[in-house]
Amino acid sequence: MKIYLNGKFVEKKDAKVSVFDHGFLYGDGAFEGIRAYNRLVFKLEEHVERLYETSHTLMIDLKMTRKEMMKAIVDTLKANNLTDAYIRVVVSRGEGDLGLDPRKCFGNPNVIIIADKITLYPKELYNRGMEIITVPTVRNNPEAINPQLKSLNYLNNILAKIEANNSGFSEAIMLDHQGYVAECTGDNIFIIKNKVLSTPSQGRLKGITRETVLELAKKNKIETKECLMTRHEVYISDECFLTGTAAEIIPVVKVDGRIIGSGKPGPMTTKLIEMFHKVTRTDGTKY
Ligand code: PXG
Repeated sequence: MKIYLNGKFVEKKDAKVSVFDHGFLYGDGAFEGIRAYNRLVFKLEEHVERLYETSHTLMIDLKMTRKEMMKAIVDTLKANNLTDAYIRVVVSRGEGDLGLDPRKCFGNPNVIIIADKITLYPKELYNRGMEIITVPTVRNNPEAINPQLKSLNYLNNILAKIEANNSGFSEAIMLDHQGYVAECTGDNIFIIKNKVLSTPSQGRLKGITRETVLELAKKNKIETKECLMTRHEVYISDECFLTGTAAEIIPVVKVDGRIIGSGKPGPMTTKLIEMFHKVTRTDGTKY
């Protein structure tokens, strides 16, 4: 496996950064999870744009252009000869001293790109649908750490994941600081009620899969809504599903013990999954 590390390709065993890296010491950095299907990188520009937006707010100067970043990602895929892949881009503020002051870092961010084979949830789960719960840990208040930042500080989500796991579930709904449904620990959430597709408007990451699903729905004349969403609305929905680069689109059939719709993946979810599969295998940056 060849890993991109600050402009060079190194073997996995040599892909190392300093223990003084502020990404390691403080979670001071940003990341992206990207997928390639059939030698096409899906929504490459959008992922790179989000990485630069997070870095901008964190005031980390990546010292490479968006174009150079896109080329580095594509080169990593080529170097590993992968047709289908999951790509992890990690950037950190780089080395500094033991204080948290970013001014005391040396101004050399670490840029790492790892491309690996895809691991998905079992196919069975896509056919049957998932059962999820709401957990006590709320999503970060946007005035503290904005959930729109895809930063290396993922403790908010990890604490929620632990709560889900402790109760025997693998995914969980997180509420926002006001008690509205925000998203799951690594996925956005959608519901369908009376043929209208809705997804939370605040307190969540602006997921690229989420944006793709909204686009696909609009193109197919499905009414869409971005709104404040309560758990009650989730419980009484006809269909529910989660979206994310890793999970793609996964149906949800039970939330907090309440059966959603028929208790099986619904027709609109199935249709959107089909459309998503098609677009990911035909659209993208060729390499
Ligand atoms: N919300 C959160 C909090 C995320 O981390 C999404 C939504 C979906 O966004 P995209 O752009 O991927 O549609 C994410 C991203 C994993 C894993 O291992 C998943 C994400 C990030 C890191 C790891 O499952 N999802």
